[in-house]
Amino acid sequence: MADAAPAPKDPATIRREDYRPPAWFIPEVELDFQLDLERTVVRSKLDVRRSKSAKADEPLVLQGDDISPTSVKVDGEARTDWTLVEGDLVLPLNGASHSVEIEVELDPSTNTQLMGLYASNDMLCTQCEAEGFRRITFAPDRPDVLSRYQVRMEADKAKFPVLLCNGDKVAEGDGENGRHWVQWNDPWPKPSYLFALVAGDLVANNDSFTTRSGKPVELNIWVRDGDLDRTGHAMKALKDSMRWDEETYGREYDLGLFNIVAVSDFNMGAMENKGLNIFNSRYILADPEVATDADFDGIEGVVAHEYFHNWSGNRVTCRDWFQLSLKEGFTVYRDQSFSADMGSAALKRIEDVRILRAAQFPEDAGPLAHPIRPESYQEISNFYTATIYNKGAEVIRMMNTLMGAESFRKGTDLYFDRHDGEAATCEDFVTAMEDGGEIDLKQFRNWYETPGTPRVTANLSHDPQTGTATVHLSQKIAQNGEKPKSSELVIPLKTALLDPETGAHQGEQLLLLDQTEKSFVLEGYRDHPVLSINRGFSAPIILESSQTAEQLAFLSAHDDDPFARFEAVQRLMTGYLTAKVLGTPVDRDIILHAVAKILGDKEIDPAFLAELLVLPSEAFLGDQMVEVDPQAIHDEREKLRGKIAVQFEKQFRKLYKSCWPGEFSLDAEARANRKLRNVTLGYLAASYTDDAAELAFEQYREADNMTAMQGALAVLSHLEAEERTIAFDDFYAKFKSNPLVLDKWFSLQAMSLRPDTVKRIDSLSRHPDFTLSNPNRVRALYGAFTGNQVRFHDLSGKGYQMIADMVIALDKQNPQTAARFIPQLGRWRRYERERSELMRLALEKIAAQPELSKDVSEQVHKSLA
Ligand code: B3K
Ligand code: ZN
Repeated sequence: MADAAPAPKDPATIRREDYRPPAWFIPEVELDFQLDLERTVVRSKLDVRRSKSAKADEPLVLQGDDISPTSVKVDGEARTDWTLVEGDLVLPLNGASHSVEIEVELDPSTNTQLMGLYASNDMLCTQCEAEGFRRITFAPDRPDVLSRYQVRMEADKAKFPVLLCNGDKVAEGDGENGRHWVQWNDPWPKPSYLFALVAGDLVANNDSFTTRSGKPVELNIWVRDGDLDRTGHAMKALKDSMRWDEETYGREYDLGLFNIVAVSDFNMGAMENKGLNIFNSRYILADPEVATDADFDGIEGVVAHEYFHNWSGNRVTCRDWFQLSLKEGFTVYRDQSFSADMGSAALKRIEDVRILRAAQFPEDAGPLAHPIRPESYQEISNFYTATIYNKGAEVIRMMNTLMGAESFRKGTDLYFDRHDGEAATCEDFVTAMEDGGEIDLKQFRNWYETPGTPRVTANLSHDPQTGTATVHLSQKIAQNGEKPKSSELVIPLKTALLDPETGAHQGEQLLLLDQTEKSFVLEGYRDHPVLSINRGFSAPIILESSQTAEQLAFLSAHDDDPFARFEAVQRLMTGYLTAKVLGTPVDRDIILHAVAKILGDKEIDPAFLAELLVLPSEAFLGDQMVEVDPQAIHDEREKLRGKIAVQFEKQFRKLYKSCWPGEFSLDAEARANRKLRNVTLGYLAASYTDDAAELAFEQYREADNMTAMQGALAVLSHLEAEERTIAFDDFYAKFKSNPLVLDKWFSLQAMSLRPDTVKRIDSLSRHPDFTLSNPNRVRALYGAFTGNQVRFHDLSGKGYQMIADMVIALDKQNPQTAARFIPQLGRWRRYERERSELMRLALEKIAAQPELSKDVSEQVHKSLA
């Protein structure tokens, strides 16, 4: 029989293998913006050059999305022989180089997608990554076309006194009719996705930084009047990041000006546009009264992340969007290392792993799993995922572990030098690391193309005769519910064998699991040691070891690696809780003893103690089960929490009193006390004591900072007590004019464990302060709700319906944000039968809508496939 013809390619799917270099380059771009909220005129002048490898009659194709030209000229002559093909402008051109001028008119006030040029309150701003520039004007909107930009902005001076763009301001002046203009020049060639402008009535926190080679840089954080005194933390983070990147990676800033602008309506966290970072205001504005300690950390991390992109992303950019992890994985790794250096490395690692497990592991186990360098996509916005970002960062971290810090730095130096000013690939990065760091990463490359989280089995055997201990390791990967297959990734596992009496060890070893199965024989162990493996979470894997509860309890008391100690407690509790859910007999006393030991350990600092006392989340517990029953998980977890709370009530009460943080400070000790105070308050509330509401209410009333207030409200939110109503009403009255705090008011209610939460969400969605137009508000209410396992998965199915209806409505205005909610429903196959069916029906309801966006359609159809 003849071979079947290959299946026709789905035209909606873009494939990595189809990459072709651009046919035209645009070395110079001139843009002229006549700006206004409802009518903006954009005139562009592109200096287009045919690539030597392109055909002589290859037309010029400039991407466009939802725009049409009001005029097209080539070399000064008007042209009408252009066509629009699926939004793109196709212009027949002969010859090697031309000057192409195009005029487009936009109405930013109607741009609800928040991609391209849009209005937020009364200001104008842009978001171009990944494909937003094509909503502003026609251009080769792909990251491997780099151009130098000269931009003239003109607007009404009273409405838009501040006009910002990339690069340096080179001229400014007043025009007629109350208008003014500014001319910007960015000397660094950049792809269109890094273009940005802002026009508005803004004020700046102005500061400066001198680079290590002595160049002065003006720094500005632009905000709305009234927010200026909330920008200090972001400014400090910016200066710390600039210094850190010089010291740690040898990277200096390369312009005389660095502007940051805070915007209230933003689809994600922030954007690294060259010299003009645009931020979601929640990652800029903070003072103790309105921001929690976690918010302060978030600001530090995101400011650093965007700043670090100036090298890992801007100076060296991506050849195509399949290479997204080249800049994102590397930059997340850089911001994680920065935050670890600024605070506690141990706590930061625990947090990084928590995020990875909460967001990335489920993605890797579900229908939307993809490798860190995907092979295909329909809508690139859907690929700004925890896999690209966080697993990508883990892959870079593993390179560091394998190479050692010195070689790693030699590798990154070579990478930056070799590819400066270029659009590079993940392969270029790995090759530079190999060449610079003198290491063979041939097999390590498998991480770039393998989806799924590897499962590593680790067992320890001991021979008392020879005093040898053998670590037996094997690896396999399960993808989307399939049976696990063996794999051959290079998995670096930091390991120590602990003395069973004292917990001491002879030093940490790096075991490299680079085959499907491998054993390591270690000498010098008279007694059977206790295995401590994947210390520091050296590899992003799921560990399947046959350790007993006794051994885990031992590690939870003795392991000297903070992450491993934290992990031992988590595994101990997870083992107990999953067994209880399945109805398997299991010993609870061992857990209570472990908690007693932890509470009695005088060496543990309060912040780490707080981490150790937090039970594994309901979502994480569900991820460990073949079939998830959120109610059963919730019930068992609450029972254990209650038991721990009752058993140790006295200690919790004492701790609660002793960790009064005193006057507000952001130093580590005060923060640790605040954290432990909130954790102990949670336990006191779970101990069925009568005064839980009173205690929480008192904390709320006395609080001089948002961490304490939010901690108190989080406890009250679950209770049926009048204190709850009073506190929430008071909080609303106090903060109703601050959108970021109002978001917390919505979130705290959406996370309530009370049975009436679904109803409450429904009424909050009609609250005058709720709007689908603001992504922060949408995430505050619905994002928090989908994280509320027991209530989102309410057996009535109402939670699913509510999300489906919201997605359908939001898709019409903001597809990117709407699509972010699909993965929560997309995990339907993992749930018990009844819920699974209801989740699937909710997805089908979305799928049946006419005119779904590409964003939502891709996610829904992949989830149902
Ligand atoms: N690079 C941007 C993300 C853009 C997302 C577009 N959908 C922010 C960041 O990762 O730094
Ligand atoms: Zn980034």
